Amino acid sequence: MRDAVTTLIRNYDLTGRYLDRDAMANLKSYFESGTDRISVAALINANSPVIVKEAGLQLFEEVPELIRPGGNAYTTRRYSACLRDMDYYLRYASYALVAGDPTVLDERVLQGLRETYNSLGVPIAPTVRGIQIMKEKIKAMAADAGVEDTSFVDEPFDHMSREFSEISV
Ligand SMILES: CCC1=C(C)/C(=C/C2=NC(=C\c3[nH]c(/C=C4\NC(=O)[C@H](C)[C@H]4CC)c(C)c3CCC(=O)O)/C(CCC(=O)O)=C2C)NC1=O
Repeated sequence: MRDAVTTLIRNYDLTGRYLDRDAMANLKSYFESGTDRISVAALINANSPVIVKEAGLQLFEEVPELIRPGGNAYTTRRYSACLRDMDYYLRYASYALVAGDPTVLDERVLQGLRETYNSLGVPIAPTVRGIQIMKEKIKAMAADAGVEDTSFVDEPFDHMSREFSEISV
């Protein structure tokens, strides 16, 4: 697992360079967003059950065939497996938000997931939609809580969505 600072230092060390203006700008933006990153992580921590539940309800409203007979989230067991997966995405997104770096998602969440999802017939497109619904909810909550620029919230959710879309064959 890495964070914004260790990733940057690693890249400069690999090529034996001092930290230049680009590096400074990068670090400055990471540290300036630090308080907001922590506020959003705290928001997620305090509201995770509600975020997951409401995002799930919205997803099943948008894609109702998921919870009809033959749908992948049909039956109580699979319904809760789906919400549990959404909870995983949310929790790891909160780690990546604080770290300012997505490696934790690659290492702990996305690795090997395609094989699992493909073998169980879990559809990718609605999974990505579920991730995006959570992102939208959190950005709205953060804006309500006074976070002015919520664009950094996109990073981990869009990273997972992108990786998912790339691996969906
Ligand atoms: C922390 C890293 C991590 C992840 C990400 C993870 C995902 C994960 N999701 C699974 C299943 C599942 N995932 C879903 C999810 C969904 N079905 C849908 O229709 C929706 C689109 C979607 C919810 C948004 C479902 C329904 C299952 C159960 C499938 C089955 O057993 O038939 C499984 C198979 C084993 C199990 O059921 O526990 C894994 C490993 N496990 C992990 O340890």
